[in-house]
Order: sequence, then C-alpha cells, then structure tokens
Amino acid sequence: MKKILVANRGEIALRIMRTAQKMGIKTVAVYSDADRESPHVRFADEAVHLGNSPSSESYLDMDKIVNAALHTKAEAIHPGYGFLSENAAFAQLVTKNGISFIGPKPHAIEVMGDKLAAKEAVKGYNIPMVPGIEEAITDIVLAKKISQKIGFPVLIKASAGGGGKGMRVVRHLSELAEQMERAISEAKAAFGNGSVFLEKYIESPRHIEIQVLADTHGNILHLFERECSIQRRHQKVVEEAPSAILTPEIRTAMGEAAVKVAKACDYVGAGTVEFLLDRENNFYFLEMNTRLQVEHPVTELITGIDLVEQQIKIARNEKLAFTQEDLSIKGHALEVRVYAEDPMNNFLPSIGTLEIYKRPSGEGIRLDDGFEEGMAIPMYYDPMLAKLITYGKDREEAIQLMIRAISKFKIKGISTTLPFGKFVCEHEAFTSGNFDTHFVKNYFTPELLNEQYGQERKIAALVGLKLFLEHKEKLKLPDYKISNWSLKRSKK
Ligand code: MV4
Repeated sequence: MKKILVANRGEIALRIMRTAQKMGIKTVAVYSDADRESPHVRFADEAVHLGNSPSSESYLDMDKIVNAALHTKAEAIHPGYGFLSENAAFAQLVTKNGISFIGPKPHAIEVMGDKLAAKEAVKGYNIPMVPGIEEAITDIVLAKKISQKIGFPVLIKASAGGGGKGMRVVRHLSELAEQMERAISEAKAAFGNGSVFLEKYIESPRHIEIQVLADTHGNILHLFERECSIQRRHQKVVEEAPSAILTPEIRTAMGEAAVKVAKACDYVGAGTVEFLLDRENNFYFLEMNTRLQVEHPVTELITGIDLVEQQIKIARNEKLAFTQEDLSIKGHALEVRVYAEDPMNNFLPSIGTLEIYKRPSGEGIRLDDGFEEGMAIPMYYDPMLAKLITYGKDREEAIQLMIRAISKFKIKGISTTLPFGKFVCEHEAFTSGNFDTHFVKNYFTPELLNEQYGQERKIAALVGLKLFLEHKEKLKLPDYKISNWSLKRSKK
C-alpha cells in the first residue's frame, strides 16, 4: 500500500495522514469549496477538489470520492469517522472498484447499523443484554404485555436509530400507546424504517465502551475501555481511559464480551463496542460502532498503540503483532472536545473566524486539531474544532494537566466549550468519579459557569490591588503627557 486517500476533513483527516506519512505511505486529501485553505489539504501529498461546500456535494458523494481515488491511483480509502464511515454501500463501492476500504466488511457495517440485526447477530454468544425484546413491535396489546413483564420504566428504541436518536422513556402503562405511535412515525420519518423495540430503561447508567482490533486472520483483541458518560444530548464532551470505576474483573469480562461481539459479526479492523453499566455494576451490550472513534486517542495514550497504524496494517492483511497478554494499561488519559459552541448560551453554534488561536503544548498534552489562526469555521460541518488530550501517571495528574492546558488554550473570535470542559474537570462529581450519563443535566447551568469566571475575575482584581498597595512607593509611573511621540508630533 503506497498511497491512501483520506475521505474526510479537519482533525481526523490530518491525524490519519500523519500516521500514513510515518509509515511511508503517500496521502491524497479530498476537499470541498469551504475547505480549500484547510491544513489537511496542504498536509497531503495530493489533493482533489470534490465540489461545493454542502456535505452532500462533497464528503458524502461516494462517486466523486471513488473517482478521486481511481484518478490519483490511491490503493486504499480511509473514511475517518462520520460522513461515509459507516455506510455499507460505500464500503461495497470502494471494494468493487478494486480499492481497499480501511474498515470492516460491508456485512459488519450493515448488521451493526441496525440495532435489532445486531441483537440477532450476537444471540448465542452469551453477551449480557438489557432485558427486552429482539423483534420489531407494532402491536400495542403485545407491547403492553411485554412492558409489564419487563417492568416500567421501559425505553422505546428505533432499530435504525443510534446515538440516542429515536428513543423514548415510558414510565407508565397509560403512556405506552401514544409514545409507541410517535416513536414509529418518527423513526419512519428520520430513518425510513419504522421498526421499534422495547427495553428495560436503565435509569442512571455509565456509558463505557471497549476498543477492539480484529485482523483478517481471525485474531481479535480488546484495548480496554473508554469512559464516555460525560455527554450532552448524546454528544460526548469529556472522555477518559481507563474508567475511574471499573475493577479488573469487570474490565476483563467486558473486554471478553466485546471480543465476542466482534466475532459475532465477523469484524475486521478497529471497532468499538458500547455498553451500559448500571448502579450494581451489571453491564449490558448496547451497540457496536464500526469505525475509528473521535475519542480513540485516550486509548492510544494508555496502551501505546497507534490505532490508525493498526487499521492500515490490518487492511494490508497483516497479522496483529501482539496478543492480549502483551497489552496493559499505563497511566491515565483524558480528552476534552472543543466545539465552536457557546456554553453560556445553550450551546448555540458559534460562527466566525479564529482571530486568535494559541495552542497549549508540553509534556502530557496532545492536541488533535484541524484549524489555524485566521481561519473561518465553516458552518457546513460538525462544529468540533479540536480535541485536547492529556496524559498523566494517574487520573489526578491527567485532570490537573487538563485544567492547565485549557487555561493555556487561547481562542478568540468564536465561543468554544473550553470553559465548559474546565467546569467538568473541576467538578467534585467528576473528580470523585461518582457520575453517570446525567452529569450535565444534573450539575451544569450557565449561571454556575458565569459564577466560576466571575469569581476568578474578582480574585485577579484583588491580587492586582494588593500588589499595587504593597509596591506603590516603588512604582514610578511614566508621565505620558511628555512622551517622545507627542513631542515629535508637536515639533512638525
Ligand atoms: C439506553 C439507556 C437506558 N436504558 N438503553 C443512548 C445512546 C444509545 N447508544 C443508547 N442510549 C441509551 N440507551 C436502555 N435500555 C440510556 C441511554 C442513554 C445514554 C447512553 C450512553 C450515553 C449517554 C446516554 C444518555 C442518555 C441515554
């Protein structure tokens, strides 16, 4: 494999190209109008313009991307995350054109893209699942019966949904019929597939996912967990590895379950198996993401493994060069996602130009980003600007490094979620490890963020005043009235 086309943009396109370059592989970037000046275009050895800015005319246009690969003689396509990364038809089209798709086979993408098909596939592998049903349901009488058997609250989920889309909590039998009807029509409208099913609703779970790697020779390993419970409306904001609460026993059990899920769908490449962990430490398989995930760097830091390098090697049909026993967790990694959103204003997208963009750096700090000072943030795509990642010997160190790194990260011109990231890192519920998926809803308000900053401003002013009072005798303030500049001007 001498040349790879990266069918993505922003930080992930750059991140993939860096590893390709390290491996001596040439890179091809693709870009839309809005991304003409983007770093990923400049970084690549070659770049192909796809078209207008909307994703449908650029990063989602399968034919344009495959043609770009054929034209540049790229032997493989890395889809990154989002866009076409979990599109089975795209994986199929790429392969049909004699190009290697860096990811799983279309079959695995398809099965895991449908929640009911996924449940069906893992049946017989003895994987813990949330109590519920395995078939689509439309009959309300039957739904009532099943709900009473599972016990309220129940959750209605759309089979074609994912990432929380199309979910409804039902707490009383009397609400079931109406909620089912709504869920079905919503699923039809959103996914073109009205299949819904029922599960026991786990009240305050933690969201823990396991990274897996599978080669084409039947070897499957797991690279431990990532804790992703800190999210806002199904958008993750802070992730870490390892989780603050997993015992070695649960970790091993979850890891083994994840490997079985991968086996069940004949998985190849890097994938992520999502679990819910309830208050009694029972875990349940939720879904599998058949792509490289945004938060993969925290796993790279604690395992020392470059996941993109592994993806490429697997696509080259190489055997995994290590075993499960070779892997261990070293240190602790934390990731804060920096979105161009205003946390003081209900996380409204913030559009504008990066007038100032000063990156934090130093030991234990990794910043994966795709923008530079002076660039405008296009409104066509995901609002994530950067991922700030810290790595320390333990959780406390990673958190302290993060708080410092956030304060060194200077962004002006647009609002970002950096202050929100700091809020999370300083919150007692987070530092103690005692939190769940409701963290943001339970603890965050813009007022608290304002208070935190108001307090900081007050302290800074008081320190300034104290220093002034202590040293004012020594301070000889210049007399601005007779500065050189004004003298020169007046002589003219
Ligand atoms: C659940 C659940 C509680 N009980 N399923 C949300 C995203 C999708 N992957 C599945 N999700 C959930 N499924 C049962 N039976 C709670 C969630 C959930 C959630 C999961 C992970 C991370 C954040 C979440 C936020 C709200 C709800």
